[in-house]
Amino acid sequence: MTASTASTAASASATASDPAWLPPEAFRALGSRRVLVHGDGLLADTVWGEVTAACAEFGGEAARVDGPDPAGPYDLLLRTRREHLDRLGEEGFFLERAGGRTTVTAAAPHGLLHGLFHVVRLGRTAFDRDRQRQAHRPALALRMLNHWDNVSVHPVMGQVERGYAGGSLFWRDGAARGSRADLDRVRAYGRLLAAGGINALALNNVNVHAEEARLLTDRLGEVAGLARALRPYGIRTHLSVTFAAPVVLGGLPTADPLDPAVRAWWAEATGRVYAAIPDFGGYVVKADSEGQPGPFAYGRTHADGANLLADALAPYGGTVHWRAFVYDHRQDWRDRSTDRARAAHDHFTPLDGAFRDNAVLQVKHGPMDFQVREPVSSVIGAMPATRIAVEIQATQEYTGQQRHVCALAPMWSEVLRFRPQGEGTPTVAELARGGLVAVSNAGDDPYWTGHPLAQANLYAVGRLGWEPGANPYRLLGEWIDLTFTPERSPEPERLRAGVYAVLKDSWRTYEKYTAPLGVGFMVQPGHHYGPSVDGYEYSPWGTYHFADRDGVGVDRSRATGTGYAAQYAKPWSELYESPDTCPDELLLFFHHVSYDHVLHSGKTVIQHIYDTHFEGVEEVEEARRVWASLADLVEPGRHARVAERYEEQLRSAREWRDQVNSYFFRKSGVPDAHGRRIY
Ligand code: GCV
Repeated sequence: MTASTASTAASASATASDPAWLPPEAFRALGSRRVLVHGDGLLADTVWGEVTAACAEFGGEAARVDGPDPAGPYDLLLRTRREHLDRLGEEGFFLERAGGRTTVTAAAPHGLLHGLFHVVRLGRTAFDRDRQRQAHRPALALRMLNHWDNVSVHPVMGQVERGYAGGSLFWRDGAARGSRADLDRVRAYGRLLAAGGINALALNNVNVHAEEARLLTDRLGEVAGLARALRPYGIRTHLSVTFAAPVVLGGLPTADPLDPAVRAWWAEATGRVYAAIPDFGGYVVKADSEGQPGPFAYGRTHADGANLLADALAPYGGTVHWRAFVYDHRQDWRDRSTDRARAAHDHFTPLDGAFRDNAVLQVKHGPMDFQVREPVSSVIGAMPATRIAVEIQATQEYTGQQRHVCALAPMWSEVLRFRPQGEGTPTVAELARGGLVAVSNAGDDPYWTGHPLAQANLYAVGRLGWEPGANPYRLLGEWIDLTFTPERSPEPERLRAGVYAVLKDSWRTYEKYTAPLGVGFMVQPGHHYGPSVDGYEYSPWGTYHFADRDGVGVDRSRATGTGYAAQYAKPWSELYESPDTCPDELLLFFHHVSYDHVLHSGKTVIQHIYDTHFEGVEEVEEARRVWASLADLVEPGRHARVAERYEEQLRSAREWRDQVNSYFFRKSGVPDAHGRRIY
C-alpha cells in the first residue's frame, strides 16, 4: 500500500464563481475523516483531488492505495472493483457501512466519482449508522445538457440563444475561452454538473450559424480544448452541426444524405473529430426546423438524414441526437386545419423502426414548445422501435427568463412519470432509452444562472435523469441543504423552510398568473418575456388561443377539431377527447369552450382565470416577503440578487394579471364574482 497524506488543497473548487451546490462546507463530513481512495485513471485522479482538497480543508486524512484490499484505520473507502461491471455499469456504485466504515465500491472510476458526490450529498448521515449494501445506478444512461451558445454575439439572439445568465461559458469575443481562469471555470462547471449527475454536454446552439458550423472542421481545436476541461468530471462533449455542412464547409454541390460524396464527407469529417477528441459523444441536429436545412430539400426522410450521421459516428461509438422539433413556422393563421401540435407525430411516427441504433430521436416533452403547461408529447409513446430522448428546457424561455422564480423539477417529474399507454405500462422515463436532455440555463454570470434560485433547476436535471422516480420536492430539499448548508446556520429550520417555501409551488404560481388552462403562449413575440395576449394570435407560428366573445381554447378533438387528441393511445385519447373528461389544467389546450363552461373544480372558466391571476400575484407577494425575512441568514450578495429579482417578478406578475384579466373581461363581458379591480 502506498499512501500520501493531503497537505495542500487541490484546485478543484478554485473559481471566482459561486460554488452553487458544492460549497466547501458541503464536504465537511467527508473531509474530517480518514479516507482511502483506490482506483486508477483520470476520473479516479479527480476523486483523489476532491478528497485531498476536502481533507486539507477540514482536517481529515487522505490516502491513495493501489492494492485492492487495504488494511489500516479509515472511515471511508472509495474503491473500484471491475468484477461488478455487469451489475453497476460504468457509472453505478454500491454504498454500505459496517464496522464503523463506509464503503463506496464502483466498477469504474466514473462510478467512483458519482459515489463520492453521493457521500457529499448524504453529509454526516453517510457515517452515522450501518447501511446494508445498496446499489445505485442511473436510470437513464445519457443525461445531457444542450447549450444554445453562439461563438459570437448574434444580432438578434445575443450570444446565448434564450440565455438569461450572461454570455457563453465557452466562447468570448468570437474565440473559445482558453485562459487558465476561463478553463478553470469550465472545469468548475463540469464539476457541478457531475455532482448533479450530468454526463454529456453539447457545446453550441442547435441553430448553427456560419462561424459555429466550422467547429466541426477548422475550429475543431476549440472543441477539443473545451472537451479537455470537461473530461476530468466525466462529461462527454457533443457538438451541434448543420445538415448543410458538406455544402457550406465541404464545398460539395449537395447535402443529399444518399449521395456517396456526402456520405464520404461526413465519414472523413467525423474521423477527424475522433482523432482530436477520442471520447467525443456525437452530433445534435436541428433539421428542417425554423429555417435550418434538412433532408426535405432532397426529397429524403428524416431517417435518411439521421442515419447518414449515425453511420459516420458508428465506427467510434458516437450517437446522433436528431431533434423532432419539425413543424411549419410559416403557417397561415386563417388555416384552422394545420395544427403545430400534430407536426412531430405526423412527421416521425411513420419512420418508427427506420432509425439506426445510434440515432436518437430527441423529442421536446410537450407537443408545442416548453410552455408552462402542456400535455406530454404523443410522440414519446408512439415510437417503440426508436430510441427516444426527452428534451426539457432548464433555460426559462417561457417560464420567467430567470427573473421569476420557477422551480421546474415538479413539472419535469410529472412528465417523466407519465405513462403514455396508461396504467401498468412504461413511464416516459422508461421509454426514454436515448436519455434526458435539457437546454442549459447557465452562462458566465457569477451565479451561473442569473437568478441564484434557478440553480435548483440545473441541479434537478441530472438528478432526475439519474432517478426519474425521485420526489422532486425531496430534490429541492437536497439542493437547499447543499447550497445553503443550513446546519451551519444559527437558525437551520427557518432558513431551510424559508427557501423551500419560496421554491416549492413556484411553477404553479407562475402558471396561475400567465396563460391559463394549458392554452400557452400569450407572450410578447420574439423575446417571449411578459404578457401579450394576442401577441402570437395572427402570426405564422401556429400558436393560437382563438379567444372571442363567447369562449377560448383550441379544439384538438378528433370529432370536431384538429385530431391531435387522437394521436394518443388510450386511455389518454379518450380522456382528452371530451371537455367533460379532459383535466382542467389542459382544457384550453384540447378544447374551445365557452367562458361559462364549468371546470371539474366547480368554477367557470372565466372565474378560474380571474381567481388564478389574483392568487398568482398574491403568492408572489408572499414569496417576496418570505425571502425578505431571510436577509439575516443568507449570504448578502445572493440575498440581494434574489430580492432584486422579486421586485421585477412582482411587477411582471401584476402586468400579466391585469392584461389577462382585462382582456378576458373585455371579450366576455362577465364581471369578476368578487368585484375585484379589472381594467
Ligand atoms: C434554438 C424555440 C425557441 C428557439 C429555439 C427553438 C428550438 O422556438 O424560441 O429560440 O431555437 O425553440 O428548440 O430549436
